[in-house]
Formats: sequence, structure tokens, C-alpha cells
Amino acid sequence: MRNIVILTGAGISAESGLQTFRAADGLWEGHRVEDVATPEAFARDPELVHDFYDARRARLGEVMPNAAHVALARLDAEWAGQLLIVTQNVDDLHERAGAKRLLHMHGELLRGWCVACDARFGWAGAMGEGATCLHCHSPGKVRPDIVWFGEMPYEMDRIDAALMNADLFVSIGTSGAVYPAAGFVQTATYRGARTLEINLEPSQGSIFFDERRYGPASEEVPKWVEEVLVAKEPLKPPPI
Ligand code: BJW
Repeated sequence: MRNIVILTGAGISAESGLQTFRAADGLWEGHRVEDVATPEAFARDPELVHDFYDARRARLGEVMPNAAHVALARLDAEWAGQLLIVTQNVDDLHERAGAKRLLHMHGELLRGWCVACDARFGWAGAMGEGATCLHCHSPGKVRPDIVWFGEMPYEMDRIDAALMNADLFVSIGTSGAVYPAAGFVQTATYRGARTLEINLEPSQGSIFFDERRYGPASEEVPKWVEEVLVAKEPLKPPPI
């Protein structure tokens, strides 16, 4: 039994140069994420919301994975047991570092979703209000393939199944402010997994973790991955 589930948040990409959401610098042109990342905000002011995502999509071309992304990709490649990296991030830094067992529960900046025909597809440049669907060719119906507040995160069944089987749950670089991700530590604990938080500072849910390590992800994650790969031991006996 050596099954690992890793949850990552904006903090793992901070040292690559991508802003987090809830730090002092977390505002985008004076807007809180809660004010732009909702279906209501998109209906009210699509130009503003497209500008927010177009700017962030463009920024992806200027940043690179850091040592924390690289260490998790190494763990993914070398870990013989089950492993799933569940990222809340919409950037592509985990895959650019080489991670394979990965899912994006809050969607991806580099994908579009046509609300006319429900197709989802890769999207690299600016999207804007006039974007045309690559499948049904409807104009003005393409939105970022991003999970906004009030919408259901992706692949919840797969995440639940992985948490149910987890021996170790590790949360990296997330404030624990947004559900359902903030509740994964409790689900994993309930199923008997050991839990570890790696963050710059205690998250909102820090008291729920068995172990906590505080420092920059680019330092703490490679150290932890090295320990896990050297130990290669079952992490905790399964509950009877
Ligand atoms: C470092 C570091 C370094 C910095 N090294 N660390 C009332 C109570 C409870 C829940 C709700 C409620 N009202 C509404 C809800 C539900 C709502 C919710 O949680 N709201 C809260 C605000 C209360 N959730 C939803 O609506 C979700 N859907 C949903 O619940 O559906 C129903 C459902 C029911 C049952 C089961 C399942 C579903 C959808 C949430 C969608 C979130 N979307 C966003 C934006 C879209 C993506 C984008 O534009 O990028 O996703 S919001 C934003 O927050 C983004 C992030 O993925 C998410 C989490 O943020 P994250 O990653 O934690 O970033 P920060 O900035 O908060 O924290 C960074 C951390 O890193 C900090 O702690 C730093 O210290 C640390 N750090 N540098 C290590 N170098």
C-alpha cells in the first residue's frame, strides 16, 4: 500500500513568477478573484473576464516550471505505487516539468469551452469576446475552460476514488480557502491516510494535518520527494 495523492495550489507556481490569489499582491487590476472568476461576472462583463484570462494565458509563455514542479514530476516517474497529482492551478507548469499522473480540477488556461456545442479544445492565444468555436464555428460562445465559483470542479469521482485509497495525502502551496479542495485533507484522514502540508505559512486547514513543513515550495518539495524516494517504504498500514 503506497498510494499518494498530492494537491497543489498557486503557491507551487509562485516562484515561477505567477501571482497567487490571496496574497497582498493577489489582486488583478484591483479585482479580487471572487469578482472575476464567477459565471455571474462573465455574464455581467465578459470583456473584463476575458482580459483577466487572456493576460494570464499570455503570461504562461514567460514563465518556467520551478524545482518543486520538477521534483513532483520525478516522483511521478519513479514512484511504483499509485500516485495522483490534483492541481487547482490552471497553468501548465506541472506538465511542462514532465508530470503525467495529473489532473486539473479547476480547468486549464490553455483550453476553451464552447457553451453552444459543449466542445472543449486547446486554445493558445487571446480568446476575447469574438472567439469562434473550433467545432461548431459559432462566434462569441467560447469561454475559458475554467471552473468558476459555483461550478462543479472536474473529475471529482476520480479524485474521491484516489483519496479513498490514499496512504499519504500531501497538500502543497494552497491556502485551504476554497472547497471542495480544502476538504480533501479530512476525507483522506477519515480513510486512514497520513497527511502532510507543505506551504509558506500555515493554511486555513493546517490543524487537520499530521505533519506540517513551512518554507518555499522550491526548497521543501524536492527535500520531501528525496526522502520519499529514498525510504520507499509503505507509509502506513491500511486500516483494519
Ligand atoms: C507558497 C509559496 C511558495 C505562496 N511556496 N507556498 C461557503 C462555505 C464553504 C464553501 C463555499 C461557501 N460558499 C461557496 C462555497 C463553495 C466555493 C468556495 O469554496 N468558496 C470559498 C471562497 C468559501 N467553491 C466553489 O464554488 C467550487 N465549486 C463547488 O463547490 O461546487 C459544488 C460542489 C459541491 C460538492 C462537491 C464538489 C463541488 C468551485 C471553486 C472554483 C475555484 N476557482 C478559482 C478560480 C478559477 C481558476 C483561475 O482563475 O485560476 O480557482 S478561485 C482560486 O482559488 C483558483 C484557485 O485554484 C483557488 C485556490 O487558491 P489557492 O491555490 O489555494 O491559492 P491562494 O492564493 O489562496 O493560496 C496560495 C498559498 O500558497 C498561500 O497559502 C501561500 O502562503 C502559499 N505560498 N508562495 C509554498 N513559494
